[in-house]
Amino acid sequence: MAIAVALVLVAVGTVAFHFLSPWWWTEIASNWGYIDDTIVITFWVTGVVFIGVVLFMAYCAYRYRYQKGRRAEYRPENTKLEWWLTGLTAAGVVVMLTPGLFVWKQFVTVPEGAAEVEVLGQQWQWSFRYPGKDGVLGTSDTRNIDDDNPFGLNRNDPNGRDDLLIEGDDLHLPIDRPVKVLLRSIDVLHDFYVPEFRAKMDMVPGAVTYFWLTPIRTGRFDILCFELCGVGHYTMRGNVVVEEESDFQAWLQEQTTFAQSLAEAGTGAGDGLILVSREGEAVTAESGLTLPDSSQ
Ligand SMILES: [Cu+2]
Repeated sequence: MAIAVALVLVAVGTVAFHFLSPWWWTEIASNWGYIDDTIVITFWVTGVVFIGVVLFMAYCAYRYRYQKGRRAEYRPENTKLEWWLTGLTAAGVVVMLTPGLFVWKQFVTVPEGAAEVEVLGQQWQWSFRYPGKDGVLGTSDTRNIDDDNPFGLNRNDPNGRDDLLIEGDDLHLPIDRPVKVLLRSIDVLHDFYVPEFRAKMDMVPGAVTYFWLTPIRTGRFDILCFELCGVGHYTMRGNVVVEEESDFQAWLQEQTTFAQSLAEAGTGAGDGLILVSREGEAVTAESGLTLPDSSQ
């Protein structure tokens, strides 16, 4: 009897905790409300099953409790019951998984015209790269990485010269514009996660993974690494600032291009590498100092 009461209390207490708990999702800041919806569906299905199983156990513990002289009944097969249980389990799995397939389709279908931004993960910090005014990220390779070129950009790729490099600062995104986030790691597995965006993705050395989102709320949010990536994993934090388009553009104008950072390091044209502009002309370190034209 005591066991049966304890089981009923477990079921009731769990449901009460679920609805009264102060620990719930942070307010969403992206278009991925669908991801919340699929989790809520999973909560409902697993919740109904959990309550059903626990209450059934309570019933059995009470109904078939020990009584002197009572004998156990041996019933090895019940085909009808097994069909019912198989059918209900299959239905529960279908209800849980089907919405996820639709959400996944959207998740991997990047809208046309989405802006691109690259996130670079390394033990144990985040860096970011924007494509600059040509709208194209230059090619990169971890073999190019050195003190003057921490992103490993290809110095001979004209598309990379105007790329804006953000180190030791926040990631900025404009509100209401779809953005494709390209993810690169230069050492071990990391995972770029902003809880308010819901979406997250592993970063795999040697590959470029991605996801996309549309920020729907301005604010400053934490970036977490969601993959245990070494002893400093817990310090791998950053911030993303979602702001109005005009604030974003103003911030963008203040950032340093790859060409500028090379020129400042004195390695722009002086080490035998020739920088080539889009038109195919050699570019000097001087012209690399020109700021991107904000009127374009
Ligand atoms: Cu990490």
